[in-house]
Amino acid sequence: QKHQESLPSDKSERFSSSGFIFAAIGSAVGLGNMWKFPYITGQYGGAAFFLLFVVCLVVVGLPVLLAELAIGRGGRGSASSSFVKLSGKKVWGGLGMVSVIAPFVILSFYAIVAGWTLHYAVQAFSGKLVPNTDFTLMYGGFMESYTPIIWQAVVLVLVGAIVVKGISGGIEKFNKILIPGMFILLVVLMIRALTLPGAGAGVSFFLNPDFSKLTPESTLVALGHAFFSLSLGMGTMITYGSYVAKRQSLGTATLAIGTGDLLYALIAGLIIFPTTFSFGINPGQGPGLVFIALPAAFSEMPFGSFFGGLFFILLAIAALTSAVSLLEVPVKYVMDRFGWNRTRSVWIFIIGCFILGVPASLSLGVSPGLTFGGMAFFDWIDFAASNVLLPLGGLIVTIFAGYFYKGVADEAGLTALWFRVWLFLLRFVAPILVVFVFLHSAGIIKF
Ligand code: VAL
Repeated sequence: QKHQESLPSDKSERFSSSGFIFAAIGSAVGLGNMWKFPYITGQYGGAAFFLLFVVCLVVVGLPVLLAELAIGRGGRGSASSSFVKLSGKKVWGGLGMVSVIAPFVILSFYAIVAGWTLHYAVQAFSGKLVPNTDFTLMYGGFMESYTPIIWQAVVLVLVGAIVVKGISGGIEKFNKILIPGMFILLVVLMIRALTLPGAGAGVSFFLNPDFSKLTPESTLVALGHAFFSLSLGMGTMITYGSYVAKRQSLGTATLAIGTGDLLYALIAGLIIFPTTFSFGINPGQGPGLVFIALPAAFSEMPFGSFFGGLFFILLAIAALTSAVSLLEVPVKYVMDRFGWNRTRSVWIFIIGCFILGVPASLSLGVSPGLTFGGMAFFDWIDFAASNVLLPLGGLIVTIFAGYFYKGVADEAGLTALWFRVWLFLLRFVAPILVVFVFLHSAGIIKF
């Protein structure tokens, strides 16, 4: 009974138990799974990289995920105030701010790429994916226009409109409909991809590991991606955890979220690699894989406009369910800290993300002047968030949960043996690996 009282008194600011699982899977499954994962897998050697990703997910990702959920539910506050409530020390609130700033920065470029997916969905459904088109040129032309800004604004308004409705009436409702919907779309597209002539080569590229391809660098990329993909180090799981009832098992939730994230990545790979291989397209071409190579493949396929459209809708849904979780972090923070109401908090951050996002978007085409030190402004904010703030936020979580959070055993609710394993991973394995990722991705160590 005492536990229940610690839930926010406003019933609309809580998750139901299934609602929480859907929302957390929605947060995890995003552009990371469908856009980034396929192209880094393509670049770092296919199946061996995929295997490495699975290992990183299990050994480091899941323990940190459980730690974030426990901190959120134990502290019942934002990604900053939960730390203070659990430790009684203000300094942790300051450290927690890393996890409040990161999602804001991520959202400002995430919404841009999410906007591209909507644009490509419209292009596909309106029959623009025709054979013999130069899709590199098409992508370039799109970047050189102001159209991406419009789509970015559309995405941000949609995200704001969902989050403004609160936890149970907004985020939960939206995810409960879209996550199963997304699964159906994925399966339809997977069947289409796997039945293409020559699909087998793509499947074996993705699922037959060649261990000679593994390098220290690919290991760190895999680990960094496990963080990004599970939405760790960006305060979202702490924030979502703060809306969860005490009777819910966080261990089970962690397994469900991890399995969901992996399953969606697996199916995305089983769509993208068979499709590209079937049309003789090289999957190792980087970020353009989804926006250049795949449209080219869809254009050659019977009913390609339809399947291409479905694919981009799928991407847009994945992006939206993640974007709402990113926005909720700073929103919850100002609601907690300054007592702002939800409406005001939501729209202020939406405007903020737009202001930061516009130059980022323009830096990719219209305004080449927005390039500093050889890197576009877009890449700078991606770099700052993904390679600096995120590993730092993750490190703070592992150190806090591993060494400073006294009641962590109660909150995690694991059996004695699993608790020991978890604590070991959290205290020693995760922080050391995260430090390596940080040093590597910040360019401080090189292999
Ligand atoms: N986890 C999501 C993704 O993989 C976001 C929130 C970074 O795209």
